[in-house]
Amino acid sequence: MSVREINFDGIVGPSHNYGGLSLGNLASARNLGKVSKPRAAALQGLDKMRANLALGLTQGIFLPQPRPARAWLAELGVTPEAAEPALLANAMSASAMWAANAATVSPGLDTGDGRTHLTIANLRTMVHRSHEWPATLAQLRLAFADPAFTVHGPVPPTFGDEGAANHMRLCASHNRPGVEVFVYGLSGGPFPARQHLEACRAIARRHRLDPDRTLFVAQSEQAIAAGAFHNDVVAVANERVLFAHEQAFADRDAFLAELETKFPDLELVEVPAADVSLEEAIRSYLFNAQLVTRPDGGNSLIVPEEVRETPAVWNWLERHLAGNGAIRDVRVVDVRQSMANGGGPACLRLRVVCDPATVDPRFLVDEQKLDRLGQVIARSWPEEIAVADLGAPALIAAIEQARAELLGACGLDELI
Ligand code: SUG
Repeated sequence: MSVREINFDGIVGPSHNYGGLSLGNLASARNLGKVSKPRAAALQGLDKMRANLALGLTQGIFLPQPRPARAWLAELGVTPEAAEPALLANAMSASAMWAANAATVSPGLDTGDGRTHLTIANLRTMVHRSHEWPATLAQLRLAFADPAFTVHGPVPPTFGDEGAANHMRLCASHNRPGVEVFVYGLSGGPFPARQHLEACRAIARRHRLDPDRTLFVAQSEQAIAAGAFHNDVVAVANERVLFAHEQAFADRDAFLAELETKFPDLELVEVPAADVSLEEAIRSYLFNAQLVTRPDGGNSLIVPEEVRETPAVWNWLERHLAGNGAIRDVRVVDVRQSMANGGGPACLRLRVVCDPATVDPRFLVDEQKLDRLGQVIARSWPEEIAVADLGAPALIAAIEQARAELLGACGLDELI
């Protein structure tokens, strides 16, 4: 058995658009009404996966969800044709691309029964994301049907849960037991705190985590108010390393003291506010990076282009690299279409530590499969979408047809 980390990236769906639907997500608000490029967006995502394969990593995918979300509209007693524009926009978002919000994952190394547990996120805070979970559940039940996994439905929606974006795992190496950190919000000033403590506690209980190796920590109100609507906008962990902004957590000192007690090997890489402000960190998405371990044992930080374009952030990274800090290698990727909706490299992927042989192979990719998927996308994804056109019958038909073709190419017609 070879347990390793697999990154499952959400393929950007053919309805990708800038509807400005996410309160507290500054990029989403800033780009409201901009014309989107779904084809370019999905191809950027494939290129990011190719770069990860080139690093020697194992790569998985999740498929776009049905859009418009006809089942959800039907529950509301309306069809896409009859829905008012605001409601239709909430049924057309391609937001399931941000796979970090699909579920919270506890590897079998950490759980009481040795199974890998996944809890689907209810995403109840944002209307356009609140209806993602049934299609996510259907997909994860297929991908992780092996008895090595237990896939749980969502936590009851009175408690907000946004999945792995608010969860970090520290461990000596991915194939060793870890300490799991759940990050919740109490208040976000003008913005909603999307992750609730009670949801975190419920997930830890369901996943049968050991309380001695589990932490619950509050996100700072200042960070949420500055646009860190998920913890992964201001912090990321990989193996021994925690890479975080100084103002990410409500009570930094108490959190680090507890973490060091539970995980004495911690290597903290903290970015002081004096070097990089919260505003610069959030605009560039420095922390929404994939921090990964390569097969040679070294790590790489995969950052969006916007990091290189933000001088204070890029200078900090260059100094860190020159000083032989814990992060030794930086890779820059172009995911601008996703970034304009507040989704960086880390948002686009769900990390699952497991033996790849236990995963349904239809959800794993190599270069050749990415080429095949790229051909489908290049031929059938809309080139552009203007929000005002979301209700156009020809566009809706093209979006549904494009998704069906991709499912066919993956042998996943049963998800239709
Ligand atoms: O939930 N954006 C997503 C971005 C999610 C990023 N994920 C992580 N940080 N892990 C969100 O706010 C914008 C969609 C729109 O406006 O149409 C959106 O949903």
